[in-house]
Amino acid sequence: MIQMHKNIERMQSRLEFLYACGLQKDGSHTRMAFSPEDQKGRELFTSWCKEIGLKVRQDAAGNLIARLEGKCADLPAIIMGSHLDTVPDGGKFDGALGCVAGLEVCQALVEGGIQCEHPLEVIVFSDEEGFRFSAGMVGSSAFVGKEQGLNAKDLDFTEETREDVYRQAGIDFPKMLEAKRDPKTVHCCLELHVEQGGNLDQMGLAVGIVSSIAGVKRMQITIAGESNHAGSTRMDQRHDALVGAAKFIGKLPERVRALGNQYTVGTVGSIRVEPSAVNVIPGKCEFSLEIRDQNAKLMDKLAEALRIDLEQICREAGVSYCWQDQLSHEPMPMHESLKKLIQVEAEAHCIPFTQLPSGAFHDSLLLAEHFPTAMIFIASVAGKSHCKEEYSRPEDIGYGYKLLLDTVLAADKIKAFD
Ligand code: HGY
Ligand code: MN
Ligand code: MN
Repeated sequence: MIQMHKNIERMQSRLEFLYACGLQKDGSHTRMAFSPEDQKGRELFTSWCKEIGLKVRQDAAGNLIARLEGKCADLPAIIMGSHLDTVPDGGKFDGALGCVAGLEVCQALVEGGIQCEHPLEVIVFSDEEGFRFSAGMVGSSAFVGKEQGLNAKDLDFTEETREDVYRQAGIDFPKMLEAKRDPKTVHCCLELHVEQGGNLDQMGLAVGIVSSIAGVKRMQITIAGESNHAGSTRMDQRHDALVGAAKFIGKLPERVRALGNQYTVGTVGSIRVEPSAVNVIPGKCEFSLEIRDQNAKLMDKLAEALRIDLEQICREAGVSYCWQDQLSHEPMPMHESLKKLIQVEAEAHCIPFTQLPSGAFHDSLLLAEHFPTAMIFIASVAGKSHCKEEYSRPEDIGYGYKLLLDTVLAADKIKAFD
């Protein structure tokens, strides 16, 4: 039988090695999409795949696809996917857990002399986080053939263009959609991921079965005022772009609470001021705005209400604004019979669980539009994620991995998902 402690230790050690790939000069750890650190993590992961005998290729969108053949090569693949890119100093588990657990499933089967009927694929989707160029799930979008309206000339904060950065990563920007996967070649998709919220930890549960994944809308807001002297410009003569932004941002939490529900969130995560000098009134302010919810109509309503707020605030502050939509994905329920399969396996192996929605988005949000897709969560201690305090217990990693393995073996016995 496949012992667990060896698998847990190997997954933990791989998570540590991947984390070390992201070490920055200031001691933080980041594998920003398409950065040298991301590339280092991908090369390391590829070497592990090859050691086990998986064939590895990179598709036109930079997704790494590691394949373990099954008894019947022409059967559609069971895909276990996630991402290796991280947010700045984002912890050890977000994305990487799903990748190392998928690899562990393959390695455990190879070591146990067990060959599935279906081929298994572990996929590392490129640029899931989307903080470098502001549109996330780049690899999984192309994998499902979804045009995201990306622009070759988009600039990242180092003023490099998207097409140049992609070219250095071996991706020919105009040909990315060639990565589109034929649904006939996919049996199902399973993603193991940390919850990134505190529900499981508060309930004392190791595992969650994801019911649905929140939708997300991302906008870039630019407010234009007038730079002027901070000392000689009277308060009633100012057109201060930062004051306009601050009034809007200050109102955001109350508006989201008023118009939303427990799952509705709104965040301004990044902001830039020009000329950003202590003695100059800010003439320009750019910030990101992101809203998420489990209900698409509510998201649309909230976005419209926030735009009206911004319009009014800018009028009163004597400044103007530009509202640029950047990313919009609808919420997505997970596949019913695949969820049921995970549930049956959890019950059969006495792994206590609950069903819960995901506030974070994942590559599975897009995969679920085209393939039978489901997600397994493990607890994030204190609900911390997207920060270096992100942590999941070894025993919970074990439960999540075990449930992933058992679900793969159960899915292998199913002819097709409806
Ligand atoms: O932002 C997210 O929800 C995900 O972690 N990329
Ligand atoms: Mn993630
Ligand atoms: Mn993330």
